[in-house]
Parts: sequence; structure tokens; C-alpha cells
Amino acid sequence: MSVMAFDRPRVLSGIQPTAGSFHLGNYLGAVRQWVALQESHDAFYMVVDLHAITVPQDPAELRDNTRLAVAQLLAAGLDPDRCTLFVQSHVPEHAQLGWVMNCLTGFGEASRMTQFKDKSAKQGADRATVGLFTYPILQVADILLYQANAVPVGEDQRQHIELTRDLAERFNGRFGETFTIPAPYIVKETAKIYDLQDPTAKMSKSAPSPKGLVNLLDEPKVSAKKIKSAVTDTDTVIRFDEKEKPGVSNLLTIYATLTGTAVPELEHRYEGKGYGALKTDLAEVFVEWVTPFRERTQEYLGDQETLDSILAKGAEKARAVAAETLAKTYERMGLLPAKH
Ligand code: ATP
Ligand code: LTN
Repeated sequence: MSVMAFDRPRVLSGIQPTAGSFHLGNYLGAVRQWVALQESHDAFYMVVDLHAITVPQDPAELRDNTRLAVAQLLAAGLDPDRCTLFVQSHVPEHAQLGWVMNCLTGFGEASRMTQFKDKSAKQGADRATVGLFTYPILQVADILLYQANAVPVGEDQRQHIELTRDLAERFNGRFGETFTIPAPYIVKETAKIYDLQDPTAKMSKSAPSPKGLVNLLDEPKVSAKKIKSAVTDTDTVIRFDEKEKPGVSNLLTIYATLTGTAVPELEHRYEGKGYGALKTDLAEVFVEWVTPFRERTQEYLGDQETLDSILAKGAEKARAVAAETLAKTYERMGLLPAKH
């Protein structure tokens, strides 16, 4: 770790290896910010496999998807020399602090987490596991272990960051200053990317239909077609207006972010042109952006030795920080230190 790292504010975030491919919402809402923040922050990023197993996973697929997630993060621009990149289960302190945080959370408090309500409803409530119920509490432990100042995520994660702040304050109040209180880092423009077929719903891997979901690793032609068939409205004016024109606004957000062009500039450029022109051009922009991304992902995936060594180094750096926080936490709570 560079000496600089100690002067920089710290960020931490995680992504689940639950689908093979990241989607455009994951990238624009979260991963893109991770890449930018490694330049200015002491950054910790992980693939949260322990979160993934809160719903059933096939073992071979989980292993493959974990490597694939790491390869995509590298392809997106994470640099293991600039950030600490690791797999959650390689750092046992996550599960250990997770238990402590479970013991600090009220049952009612956990029951109010909306993501659990959504996800358990999707599965059929009687099939949801206790792990899915305590999922946000493991996330609390993830964040507090690293004394993170900020957590770059999409809008859907805001409630979990609030819970993290509440539990950190509760612990500090009861046992003395131990944890940094983290702030959500949510970029307004891209906080919620919408489904291309239902622009009022979040783009999600578990959408009822795959037609509005843009997966980064899909054949670019398939994604281009989805973009060209995006739902807009019966008007023809290209204007950013989330209430009246959610479909067009979503396309403008994606276009603006992928090209670094301001939305008003795009509105101006497409004045008098129809939705067709906007969609065709955006499809092209996306294909141009995603083609090298897919190639880089395949390259990283093809070199497992390098991948494993990046993860080994990452886990070692992460453990050094996590172990210190866990030891302090145990000590503060009165857990008897083991003598070696
Ligand atoms: P999904 O909804 O696809 O199941 P998820 O939120 O359950 O995704 P992850 O895949 O681990 O879980 O999400 C990784 C990151 O991507 C999180 O920070 C999340 O907020 C962000 N994210 C997911 N979907 C979107 C979206 N549509 N717009 C913006 N950010 C998103
Ligand atoms: N719940 C998050 C993934 C996640 C996370 C974290 C994000 C697990 N641990 C810690 C930020 C910080 C999600 O994206 N669904």
C-alpha cells in the first residue's frame, strides 16, 4: 500500500457474482464510480460471494461467476495497484463481524429492509432463508470493517447504508468510538438506470423479461437491438424529463454518461430528429464501448494465474485492515482475548 493511502479518505463497495454478466445499471450506477474513486481514495472493492449464497447457487457456477466478476471489474478499469480488489469469503472477518452486527440489530429493524421484502416476495416468502434476511447486516460488517468514509453504490442500496450508519453509531455509543460513520456515495444522474422496456422499473438481472436488460457480456448485436427497441413515448421531442418522458430520459442518461456529453448538448444535437436517430446512435455508442470491454474481460479470464495472484494480494491487504477492526471490536465488547 502506498504511503499516500493513509492520507486519503477510504471507500469500500461490493458487487455480487450472481449473474454471469454485469448489466448497464451495475456499471453506470456503481462500477464506473469505483474506477474514478481509485484515483482519489484509498479504495477497497470486493466480489461479495457470501452475499450471493443468500439465494441458492450452483457451486461450479458460483466459482465461475466469481472469477468472471473479477475479470469484468478489471476490464472496467480497476487497477490492482491503485485499489484493493478481493473476494469477500477470502477475508473471514466479514462473517465474524457480521455475527456481532446481527447481535446489535433489532428484529423489527431488520424486518424493515425493503430489499429483503422484494427479494423474498420474488422467491416465495416461505423459501427465503435467514441468510437473505440478515443480508443487509453482513453488508454493514463489510463496510465497518474497513472504516470506510464513503460507499459508492446505486440508489437501491441507500437504506443499507443508513442501517450501517445506525449500527455504527449504536456501537460507538455503547462501547466507545470504534467505527467510522460512512456516507453513501450515490451519483444522482446514474443512481438508477431503468429497464429499457419498463422505464419506471430499475434495470435488474431479475427483471420479469430480459428484453429491457442490457448485459455487458451479451453479443453486442443483441444489446444493440434491445436499445433500438427501447420503449419511449408517443411524442417525438427529445427532451430530458423523467416524469413525462422516462424512457427518453433514461436513454439520454446512458448516452451522456457513456460519451461524456452533457444532456442539454444531446437535446440540442437531436432537435428535430426522431427517437429512431437517438436509439440508432446510442446503439452504436454502446457497441463501440462494450466491444473492447468484452475483449478485455476474456483476456483477464484467460489468465487465471494472474487473476488468482491479484486476489491473493488483495485478500492479504484487506485482511490486515479487517483483522485490526475486528480485534478492536471484540476487545471493546468484552470478548476475552485468546492467549497464544
Ligand atoms: P440486481 O438488481 O440486478 O439484482 P443488485 O442490486 O441486487 O442487482 P448487485 O448486482 O450486486 O446487486 O449490484 C451492484 C451494484 O449495482 C450496486 O451498487 C447497485 O446499487 C448497483 N445497481 C444495480 N442495478 C442498478 C441500476 N439499475 N441502476 C443503478 N445502479 C444499479
Ligand atoms: N448489497 C450490495 C452488495 C454489497 C455491498 C457491500 C455494497 C455487499 N456488501 C458493501 C457496498 C458495500 C448490492 O449491490 N446488492
